[in-house]
Amino acid sequence: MAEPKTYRNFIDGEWIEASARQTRENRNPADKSEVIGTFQSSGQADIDAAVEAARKAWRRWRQVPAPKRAEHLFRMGEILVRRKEEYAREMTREMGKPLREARGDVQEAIDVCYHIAGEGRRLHGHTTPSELPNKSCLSMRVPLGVCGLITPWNFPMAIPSWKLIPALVCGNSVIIKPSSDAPLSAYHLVKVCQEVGIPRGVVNYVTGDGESAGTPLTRHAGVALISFTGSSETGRQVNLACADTYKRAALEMGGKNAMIVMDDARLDLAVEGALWGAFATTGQRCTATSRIIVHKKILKEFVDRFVERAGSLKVGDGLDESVDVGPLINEAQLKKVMDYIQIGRDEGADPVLGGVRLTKNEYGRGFFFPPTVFTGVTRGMRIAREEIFGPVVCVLAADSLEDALEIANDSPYGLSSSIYTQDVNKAFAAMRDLETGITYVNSSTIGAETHLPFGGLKKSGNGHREGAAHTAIDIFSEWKTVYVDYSGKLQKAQMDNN
Ligand code: UN1
Repeated sequence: MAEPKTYRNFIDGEWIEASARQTRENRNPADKSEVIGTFQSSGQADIDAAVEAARKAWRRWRQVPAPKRAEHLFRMGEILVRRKEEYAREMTREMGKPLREARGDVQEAIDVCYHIAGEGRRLHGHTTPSELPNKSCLSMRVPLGVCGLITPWNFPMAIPSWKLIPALVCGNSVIIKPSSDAPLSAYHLVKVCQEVGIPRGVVNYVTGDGESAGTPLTRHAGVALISFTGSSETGRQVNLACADTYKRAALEMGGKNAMIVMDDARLDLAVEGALWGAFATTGQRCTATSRIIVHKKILKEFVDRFVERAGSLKVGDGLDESVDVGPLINEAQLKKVMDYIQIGRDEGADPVLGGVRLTKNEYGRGFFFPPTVFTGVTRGMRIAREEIFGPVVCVLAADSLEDALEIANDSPYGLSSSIYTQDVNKAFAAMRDLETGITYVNSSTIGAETHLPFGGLKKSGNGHREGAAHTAIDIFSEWKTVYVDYSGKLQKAQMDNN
């Protein structure tokens, strides 16, 4: 096998080493012996250099007409279409998700490029009449400046694209700090930026861990906004750092997403949806289904069918097309999942499927954990309240729709939810009452499309929505209000004419 490649930071249009000359190996979670590449371990000095380059480049980039900025983004979409398979394979190797899901991840980036590039010819503002004669009032969007993008490993190309593409169309420059568990997919995205000719310094890429590379970015006075996706606890710390330095923070954080299955649901659909929601990406999605709230009349039948199907899912290396569930991302995540299994047992829940790490044969080479189903879970248990981020799902019983909604909403998180029912009245009540940013009817809690608002309430978000053009653009632009007085005299609002 060829020597693993060393990847560098991208600052001011140059691929350079971190100033401390330290690196870190990135390994395949399905086979720890396979090194994917060596990446820079960056720190304050690298962030300083990136911010300086990004600030300089921003002054020019903001003057490039938005339709011209957007042409780069259309071309990025075209390149990603051509490289989809190659980038998907590398993504599976770097973070483990099955190949068909990795293809979907690249596809999200393609969708975002095409959707948001169209904004180059919109970016609409408003005009409104003035209360005074011979005066015009308008408001328009202007860029913020340097945006710091801190992205996770579970959607290593999609999520960077959700942030990068709208930031660029609005005329910002960026510094991407990808998760140190999956920096390769973001590297590919940045290479494509370079290839389509986005001017030097507009897109910068700095790798390293959260503490040494992420924290200086969140604290840097030259950064206008941090857009972060990751855990609620890290998001809280990012928010504090942003408050200290008067910068904006757009946070997309954890979830404890509930699926309600009513007694009139089509059980075949609900079982399929639950399998997909709970075990896709090995449960490592912030939108993963981690609570299934089932009407007690169908509880036994649902659990029997669900457990039977979950037990037949194939766990393994995601490069094998027949695999349904890949490895967990790393040792720490594996340990966290195992700790929660113990917590669930101690709380009196019953792991009717899975619950034990897979170690035999090729499983010993990676971080494999089987689909795990807890029954007998009640809403106060920690396994029903805390985000596990693994292939572990809790089944809870409900007496009625009202009861199910109350259980679903009794959560510190509020990202995604779903209900399976054939009754339109119940569906609409749930759409109204589920306290989440996203609700699905007769579909799983995962599978958001990139052109709709994405984000959540409570510990899941801080009021921003990525995705949809208007909401993503709201994150990455400021409103500028302009008054033009052509009366030839001083006119006083609120005083003249009153
Ligand atoms: C995430 O869960 O971290 O909706 C992002 C979905 C994907 C994105 C998920 N399109 O499941």
